[in-house]
Amino acid sequence: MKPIITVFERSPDRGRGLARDMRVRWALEEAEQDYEVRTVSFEAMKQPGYLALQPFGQIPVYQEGDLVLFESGAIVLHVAERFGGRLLPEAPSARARQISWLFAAIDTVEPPVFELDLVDILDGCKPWLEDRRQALEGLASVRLDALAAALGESDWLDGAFGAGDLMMVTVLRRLSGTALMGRYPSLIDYIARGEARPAFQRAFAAQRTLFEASQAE
Ligand SMILES: N[C@@H](CCC(=O)N[C@@H](CS)C(=O)NCC(=O)O)C(=O)O
Repeated sequence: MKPIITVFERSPDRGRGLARDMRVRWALEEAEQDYEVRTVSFEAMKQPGYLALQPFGQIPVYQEGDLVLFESGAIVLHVAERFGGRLLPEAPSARARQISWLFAAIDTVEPPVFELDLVDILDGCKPWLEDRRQALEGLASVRLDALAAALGESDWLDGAFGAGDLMMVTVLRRLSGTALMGRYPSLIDYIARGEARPAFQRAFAAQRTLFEASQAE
């Protein structure tokens, strides 16, 4: 049975592949698992029928037969465990370390990166915008310094590419092209290695095609 994932009917990221369905699409592509997409509007996401699937009224939801999952991290982990492939190594310790990096991406790196990315939109008119942006840049750079040090000269965070890298690259992409990311050439290269993967390219193209179709309507 093909999994079904929910995605924005009209993604506010303008087709840049920053919405959290992208990481699930990418994981499914890495696992070479076909999937279907169900588009949802902002309005529909807040209706009881959808809230029964995703209590916070967000995308993505993942459905596989009777199994319904929310939270992109849990979904990527499930995809990695369910469909095997390249996302999690067999060796227990390496597998556990890869999962650590997946959590690090979501729990340690994503919060300041996400807030920094959105500060101009959410707080654009506030008198304290500049102070807030600087504070968030400081918090994000503490995380990026540590991440760049952990990556060192390696291609991936722990041996071969895995679920932790997939998640980390999707998080870092939010800062692509910013002056802050410009200070981290090794992380720019790391993002580029992730984006060059054929599975990423397929996932990106799929969400882009959907976004362009939504604009044509
Ligand atoms: N922690 C959740 C966050 C999901 C999330 O924030 N989804 C966004 C799109 S990337 C969304 O649906 N936003 C609309 C809303 O919150 O109303 C996950 O990783 O799945």
